[in-house]
Amino acid sequence: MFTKAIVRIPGQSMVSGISTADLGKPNYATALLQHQTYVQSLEACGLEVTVLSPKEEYPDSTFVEDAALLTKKCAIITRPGALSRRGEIDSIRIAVSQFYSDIATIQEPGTLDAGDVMMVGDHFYIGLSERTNLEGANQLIAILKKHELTGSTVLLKKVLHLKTGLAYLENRNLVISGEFMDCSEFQSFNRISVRPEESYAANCIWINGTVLIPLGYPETKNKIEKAGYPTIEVNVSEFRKLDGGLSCLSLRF
Ligand code: CIR
Repeated sequence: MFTKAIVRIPGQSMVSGISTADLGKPNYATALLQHQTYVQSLEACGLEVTVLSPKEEYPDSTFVEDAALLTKKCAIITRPGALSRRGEIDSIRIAVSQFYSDIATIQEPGTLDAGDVMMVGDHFYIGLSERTNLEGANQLIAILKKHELTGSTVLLKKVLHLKTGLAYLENRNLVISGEFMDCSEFQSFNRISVRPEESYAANCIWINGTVLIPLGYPETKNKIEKAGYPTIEVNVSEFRKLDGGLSCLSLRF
């Protein structure tokens, strides 16, 4: 169960955030409203949400998930793969230190975005991506090991982050899409497959039994509900324009 979350309100500079989506620039006013609704949805799932103020100097800093990995035993501050995002960790470290005393940090030359890390019980799958290198993944595995947790790597081919295309819903239920469908690592899960037309919906989040899913993906929503989960649809269209989704917008712990 999760009890808390950390989010950051986007700054106006978000319109210059990194993007490959080709969906145009986000509308800032709409993004602010969507972010408020997102926070309300986290609260509706029982989380106490710490809301950090915008950081204009970091256009992508609303995607707090990438800057830290919060486990039940320790916190790990990452070293984001994108240069423009590297400085995001300073304020995340301050926020995280209110809740964790055991905080490790990924060191140069390692890079790691925690959007590339998927927790499955005591095991952590780590995507090797444009943002996360082998050195960063190995450092994370060594940190996890000290806490009797394990990690293993998955090579990404197309998507930005591991959790762009996968979401673990507990009880061995895994939402899976695209390049991950054929991965041997994920064959043994109860798979809820997402068709390419709805691939954005693969980035959904389990929170205490409920699944938050982006608005507008009815087939995936039905499949998740058939698997036994109530869902809450959240419109994150403005964050999608920056390659971001539901998981990226919070740290849940
Ligand atoms: C970036 O490219 O870093 C941001 N525009 C989007 C980050 C999305 N984060 C995530 O998937 N965990």
